[in-house]
Amino acid sequence: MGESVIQRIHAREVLDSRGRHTVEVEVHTSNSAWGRAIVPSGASTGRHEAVELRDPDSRAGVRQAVANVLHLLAPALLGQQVTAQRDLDRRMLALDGTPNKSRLGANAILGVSLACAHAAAASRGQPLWQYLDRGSACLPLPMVNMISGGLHAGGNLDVQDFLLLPIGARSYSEALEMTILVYRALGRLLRALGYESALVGDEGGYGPKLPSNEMALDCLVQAMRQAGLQPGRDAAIALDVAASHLYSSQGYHLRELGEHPMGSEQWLEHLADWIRTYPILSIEDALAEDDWAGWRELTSRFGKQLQLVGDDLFVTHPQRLQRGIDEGVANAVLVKVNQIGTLTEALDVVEQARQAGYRCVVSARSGETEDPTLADLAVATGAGQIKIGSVARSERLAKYNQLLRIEETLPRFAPWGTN
Ligand code: 2PG
Ligand code: MG
Repeated sequence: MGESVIQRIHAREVLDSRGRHTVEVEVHTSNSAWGRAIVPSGASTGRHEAVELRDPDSRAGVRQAVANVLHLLAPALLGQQVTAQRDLDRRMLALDGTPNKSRLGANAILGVSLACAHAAAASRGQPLWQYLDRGSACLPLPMVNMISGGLHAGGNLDVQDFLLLPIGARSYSEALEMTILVYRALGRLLRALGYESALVGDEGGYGPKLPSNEMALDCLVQAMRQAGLQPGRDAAIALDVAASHLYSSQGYHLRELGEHPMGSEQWLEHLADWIRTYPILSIEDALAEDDWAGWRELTSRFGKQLQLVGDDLFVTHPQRLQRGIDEGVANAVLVKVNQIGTLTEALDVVEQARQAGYRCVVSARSGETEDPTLADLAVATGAGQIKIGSVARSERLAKYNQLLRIEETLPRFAPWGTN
């Protein structure tokens, strides 16, 4: 099949899992192939993320972003080779001309970037993961949301995500089966304790009004046992503290401390208690996005024993990641395509992390859709880990189920600790 060129680009507003407008883009090629992508959207966004263009009226839609695709980005890409991803992304960056994609919108640019990749894969008759694979493709270990707090649920927990790491799994589908057992056991446990477990947060994790973060940790450990798994051997805990959202110039505000915020050091002591008490193996955004000194301290204390993931800290941005690498901050990066705004830049960050020995966790946003692209991306890059929410709500399952389909062709899997 000959190379194909971009013939038509269409965009529209659709809705995401929170009922908010987002951008959908379709790219059609000269050999009758086409691809489609929908852009996700965060709630606990980092200050340094690329700009998501929202209309300034009360509807807060993305009409301007859609118009930018139709009237500015599309004319610049028509007639170009659809497989020339790097060049297509470079053209869009040049057209935007700002360091944070604030003129055309990262949502507009990313929609086109991902839809081009889908169309290119289709024009070659390949699934997306295979088209993007450079030789390291493998199924990721899922890091799965079990209890939601922070900005993602109406409960009263400071920590945003309490997640399960099925570290004993030897295949992706085994990891998923283990996860489902724990999720169900946790639901039963919360009900037995008198909490309404049917209420779930934005990412499908339970959103109970538990009295403390420790209670959430206790419940998760107990649910592992009730599911027949040994905590620390078969399964472990990952946290996303999303600490930027607990932080003010006075320090870290935990609800249990009322009016008395903690400094970084005191907060690290508190975390150290949790690490001693619970089988925690990974912590994301333990500290705020600009608390570099705190992060250095955190990494020198726990970097050997724990995976320390930068999300709001790195915002999938090469310069911020490089600063982290240079200063010995964190040892893993969360990769969210819409934090940076093009597929090429996101793939480059994965490569940069890999070269520096940092682990990668490909991640969805709290506002998601039926678009399964992230599953293909996690496989294609061989990132090793994926974080897409809980095993409930169809916008989450779109990705888990896509991974099950891919596993039929590519069973290769990255068990915990191998990358
Ligand atoms: C995060 C993400 C996903 P949001 O903080 O890691 O859990 O949340 O998309 O709201 O930034
Ligand atoms: Mg996060």
